[in-house]
Amino acid sequence: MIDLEKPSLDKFASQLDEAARAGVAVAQLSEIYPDLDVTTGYAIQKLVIQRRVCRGKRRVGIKMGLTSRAKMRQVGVDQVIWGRLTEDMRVDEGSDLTLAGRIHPRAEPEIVFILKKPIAGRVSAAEAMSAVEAVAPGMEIIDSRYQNFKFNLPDVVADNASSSGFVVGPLHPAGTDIGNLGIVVRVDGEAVQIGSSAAILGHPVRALVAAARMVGEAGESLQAGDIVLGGAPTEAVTLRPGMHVRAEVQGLGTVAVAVTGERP
Ligand code: OOG
Ligand code: MG
Repeated sequence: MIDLEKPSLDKFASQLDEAARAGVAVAQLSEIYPDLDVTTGYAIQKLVIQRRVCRGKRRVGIKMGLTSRAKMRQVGVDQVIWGRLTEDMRVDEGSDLTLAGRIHPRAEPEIVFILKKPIAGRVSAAEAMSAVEAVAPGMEIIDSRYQNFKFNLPDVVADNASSSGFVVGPLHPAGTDIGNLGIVVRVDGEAVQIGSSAAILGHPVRALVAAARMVGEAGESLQAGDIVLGGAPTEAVTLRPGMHVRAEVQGLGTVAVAVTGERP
């Protein structure tokens, strides 16, 4: 980790926290501080989330990001990352999704794991699956706090992996095969993204294995009841008011939202 004093980390964390609360983009931290590295990015992310937790928001799980080629290409960062989810980020399946307070939100399909046991550190795919209570189709709302949705790896890590909201669809038993499911994202009925769950590190369970490892490296663990998003297999879609967005996952069902609010 680079040698940044705690007050500087706090300053960066407060900038990102304020940007998210006000819905106003800020400059990339790496522009202000070119030496920013990934470890420092995670330290800043932790402080951003601590601020939220201090305001009474409860941690409910984590999200994996950039686990597919499509996503890596779209944002120009080619490393798997993770971020934290809090309860206030949850959007109910089938409900309205307001763009109010967001900057330049996008939606993407997700495979969701719900855990029944804690896991952390190096685990096999079988061990990871044995901790799973249920799997579900999902959707993530991402929204970079950086201008023009542009960032490098440490920037996006500090910004809690661009997370803004998540939707969890119908739950299925842990034994459900999720290895190669067709995925379609529709906007107003028209297919705009098509992919497969196999695009998530070859099999979405690998995202859960990576989650346990990366969270373990941060000295934390995945907990019973946690929600884990595996990362999108397709590019994300830019949201506009009035859109109806639906993610269909073969065999798991669909997740839909109706987008409302002012144009951000
Ligand atoms: C980073 C977050 C990536 C995913 O599913 O790959 C992510 C971004 O795209 O801004 O959530
Ligand atoms: Mg995602």
